[in-house]
Amino acid sequence: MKMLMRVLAILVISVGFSSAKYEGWQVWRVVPASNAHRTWLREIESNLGDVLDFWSSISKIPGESVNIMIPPRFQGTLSDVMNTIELPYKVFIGDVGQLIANQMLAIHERRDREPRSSSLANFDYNVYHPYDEIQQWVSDIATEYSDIVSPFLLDHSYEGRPINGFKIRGTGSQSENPTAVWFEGGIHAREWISPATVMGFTQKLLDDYRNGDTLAVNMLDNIDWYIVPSLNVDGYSYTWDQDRLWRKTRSPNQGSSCTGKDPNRNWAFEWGGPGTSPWPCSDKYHGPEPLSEPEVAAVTRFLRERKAQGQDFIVFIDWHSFSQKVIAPWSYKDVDTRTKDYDDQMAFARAVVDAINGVHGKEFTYGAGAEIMYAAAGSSKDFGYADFEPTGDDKNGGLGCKYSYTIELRDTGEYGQLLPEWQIQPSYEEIYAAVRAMGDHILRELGFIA
Ligand code: 0X9
Ligand code: ZN
Repeated sequence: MKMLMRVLAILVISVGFSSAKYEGWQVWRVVPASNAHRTWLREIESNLGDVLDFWSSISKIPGESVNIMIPPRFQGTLSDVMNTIELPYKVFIGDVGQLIANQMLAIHERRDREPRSSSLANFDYNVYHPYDEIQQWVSDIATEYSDIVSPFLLDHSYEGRPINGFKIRGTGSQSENPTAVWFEGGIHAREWISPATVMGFTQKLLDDYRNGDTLAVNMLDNIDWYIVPSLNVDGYSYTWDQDRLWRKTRSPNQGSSCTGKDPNRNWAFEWGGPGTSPWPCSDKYHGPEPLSEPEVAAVTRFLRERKAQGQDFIVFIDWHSFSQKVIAPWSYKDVDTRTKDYDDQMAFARAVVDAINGVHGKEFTYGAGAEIMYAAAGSSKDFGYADFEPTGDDKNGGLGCKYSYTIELRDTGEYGQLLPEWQIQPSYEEIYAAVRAMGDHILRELGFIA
């Protein structure tokens, strides 16, 4: 078997790294049933991590599936390896290139056919939107709901694109500095369902507030909601123009022809530990230093400034896809993964997954990141939860926010990052229920409702 791995490694070197073309690529689902299987998968990942694309990382939980995207030239050999180690696999997506081509063709045909929405009234929440339309949507809702929505420019991306966000504060707000929530979508470029879901549920929340829905009114009148629908705007633009499955940022790396860092390994808290990579070509590359990415540095600065001005955060959600999970801290270490607020964090997560389940019956699981998935140091949710250190610079401490999570949206791998547009609406419907459950939970905890 060692020999086999060597042959694969030589093949990698001789053919060069993967191109952005996915013709004939397949997504396989494997379900490692034993530690030996997991060890093998890790071996495959460490030898072939740059040519295969692990759509889901190898979980600690026995029986949790791993979805791997495989270029045509490796399919035969890898199939032999899987058979030899008796690890059965199922082809989930037979031709990724074809699927992307079909989806993009449908999107472009529609965009050519229909006039571009020129107003919020005809903004279509049930389709995917490119970068500029998402940013325009932020200014449009700020105009339409100018009594409660204030836009802000978070910063510019590495390539100079503005990153827009907004704050929602109800007209009945009584406080200078209400307790706040932070929602951030699109940190990983290819996870298109994230910005689409964030825009969809925001619209429903604003609409319900306007219609006097009691919970929505309570949520917006007592809590500030800061929302950035699309954070990794360079990566997101790149997924529309060049490579639909790009994950990282788009900053160059000195001494390497590979581009970008994994923005969800670039946060300052416990940067560079397990579950990260020092190699620029890796999809988990943590960058040369914490906060090297202007997008991550901008969020850190923004939140630390709010915090220093006396605003406390109670919920921090980084919206991702896919795998249908509500993931709490800690992520940065492999052992002792439960925080001191574990019980409260699990009760909150349970309320969220129950609410989701009640809408379209989708099952989401929950737990501490390094316990139910894998370690991932320097990730957003650990920064969100870690204690705030008022005297430090941006690289010290976190936000001190009790309910800090990564939420992985639909699906569980049938389409993975290529979730069809018809699933956008059900996604934001179920997640709107989750957001309301969050609102209900924290309003009770803060004593605003009984
Ligand atoms: O690896 C990530 O950054 C997240 N998954 S994704 O497929 N969207 O890239 C998960 C981070 C969750 N945290 C831990 N697993 N510890
Ligand atoms: Zn992600």
